[in-house]
Amino acid sequence: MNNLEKTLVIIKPDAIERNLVGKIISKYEDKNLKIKELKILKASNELLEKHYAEHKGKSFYNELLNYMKSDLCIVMILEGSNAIESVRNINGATDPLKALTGSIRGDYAFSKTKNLVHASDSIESAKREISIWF
Ligand code: FUP
Repeated sequence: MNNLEKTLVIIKPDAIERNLVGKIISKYEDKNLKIKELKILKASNELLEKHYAEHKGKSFYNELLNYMKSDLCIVMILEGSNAIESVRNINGATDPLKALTGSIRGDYAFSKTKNLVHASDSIESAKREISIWF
């Protein structure tokens, strides 16, 4: 149970626009995840191209990058026991229709692109994404 991990979380522009930042951060803190770093920024195209490299060429790629650079994002490193899986569970499935009630996307998201949050999906992704953003 004591698998101490770090993960990268992005609170996306729609969450800031909808005043959901406090609620979102509370969910992570409630599960004993600690904020190790936090910043607010408007992401550059270059940064987003690196972050979303695996999605380049997909049908939603341009829409996703345009949306992510349209306004401020909050980027955080969270640390805790099994942080990667724990945060992915708190966020819920990418598709808001499939995200369980109680998860951030299950409760608040209604779009696959504007889906409020991002979190690393593996230890390797977390290392890669942390080095991109911090
Ligand atoms: P997730 O890991 O849950 O954030 O989701 P993915 O890595 O599968 O997708 C990355 C981002 O691409 C999502 F946050 C939103 C976007 N996306 C779309 O816009 N449309 C899709 O059909 C799938 C993903």
